[in-house]
Amino acid sequence: MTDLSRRGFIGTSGLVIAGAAAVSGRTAFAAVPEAPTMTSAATQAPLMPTSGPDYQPVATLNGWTLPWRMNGDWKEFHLVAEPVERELAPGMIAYLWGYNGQSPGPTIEAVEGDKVRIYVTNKLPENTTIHWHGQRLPNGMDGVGGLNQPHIPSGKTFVYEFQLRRSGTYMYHPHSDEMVQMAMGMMGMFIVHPKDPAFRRVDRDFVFLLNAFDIEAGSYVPKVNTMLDFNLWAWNSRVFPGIDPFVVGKNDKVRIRFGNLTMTNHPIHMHGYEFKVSCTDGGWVDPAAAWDEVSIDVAVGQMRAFDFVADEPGDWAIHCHKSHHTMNAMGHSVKTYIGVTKKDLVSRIRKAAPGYMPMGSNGMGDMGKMEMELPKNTLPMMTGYAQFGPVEMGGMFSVVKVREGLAKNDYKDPGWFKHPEGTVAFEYKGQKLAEAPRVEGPKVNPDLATWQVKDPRKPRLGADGKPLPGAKAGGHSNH
Ligand SMILES: [Cu+2]
Repeated sequence: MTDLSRRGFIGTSGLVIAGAAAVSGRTAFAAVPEAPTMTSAATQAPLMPTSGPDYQPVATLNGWTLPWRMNGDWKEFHLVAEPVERELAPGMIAYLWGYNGQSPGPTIEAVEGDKVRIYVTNKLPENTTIHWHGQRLPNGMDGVGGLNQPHIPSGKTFVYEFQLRRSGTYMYHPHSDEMVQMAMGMMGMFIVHPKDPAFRRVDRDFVFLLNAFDIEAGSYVPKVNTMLDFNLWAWNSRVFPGIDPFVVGKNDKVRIRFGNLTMTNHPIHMHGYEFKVSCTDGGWVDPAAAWDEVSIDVAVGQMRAFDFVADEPGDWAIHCHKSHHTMNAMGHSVKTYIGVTKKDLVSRIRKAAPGYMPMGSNGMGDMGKMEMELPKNTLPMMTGYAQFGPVEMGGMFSVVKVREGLAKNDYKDPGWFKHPEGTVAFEYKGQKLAEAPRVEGPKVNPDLATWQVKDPRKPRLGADGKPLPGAKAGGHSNH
């Protein structure tokens, strides 16, 4: 079983810079900027600004920010659309399509007012384009294949040029064979920082995309025609326990931004705090208009960012509140057996299916610690261990780890929270429950006891078995 705290979270070793010639086939280095490639699925250290206005860079959950180069007054980026192998969590690899070695693609970060030039090289076996979701730009840069531009054929590179007119939280994704390419994992975040370094500034700024896959146990490629019945609910193409924690210092101002490119809505719930929605697809929310929430629903194609001050130390759960979205693939088809005694049944079933395990007579929580052998390349339905035992989660679940004394920009996993003495729920060890006093409930009103009419065509009967006064066939017609 995977121990959340044992994995290395913040790495910087996965970055590979491929020479422009290797990517584009052109010999002139100056023609096309380098297309860096990421080989790791671990959260990478934020990319600090080296020129232009200062800003607090975002930390992309299990992802990275795309390095750029300046060319005159243009900020140049290079995205390569290509097949990738992505580890969804230890024990499961998916064959996806993505950008620059990973799905989702790297986060693009720039500053309000920047002129950006983005090269897009298509190494997929079919056409693609990129749509810059939420951006104000010339119509011909909007990326809808056929409508705004020709599709980018396999093997070709196209260039997008526009000026970033608004700061905020945006996304990018294909607008060419869109259903297939998004089901395969093609998407990324696009963060535009305010020109004024002090505007809505926070100490820690996390971003991720919500995405979903339908991958049968033992297989590697998502089913691209699935409409709603996905079995892997992911943040940045990772599922719990593969999702890194959100590490923040006590009293930090924290922002968490997410975009939804699945086919259903997700009520994202964070424990321990109330927060204010600070930014949507449309821009910044006026602080005077924001109200406190502990869950915020993000509909399909939307983005939400919320802010809070991390003044409560601890390991606080953060997850989608649709409980099926905190489950992994194995077990979605398990039948409900609560209250069913399967003792006699088991030996009979085992004659036909040796190794059959009865599950679920007392709920399914035991599955969280079951060490049964899984088919190759899949994940248990409920999994993950923390300091008190199995977490019994999967899918869209992670932990906000708030700690005292963290250095600025230290995102390393601090391990499990050390609770001050006397602040953890504890077992009651006093008088036995059987001896504990039970309070009698209120006496049942005999009239109410007979309220249930079994056959609406017959008159209601009193406690004495005789029809109630005035009661007629048809039940409550006299009320
Ligand atoms: Cu959800």
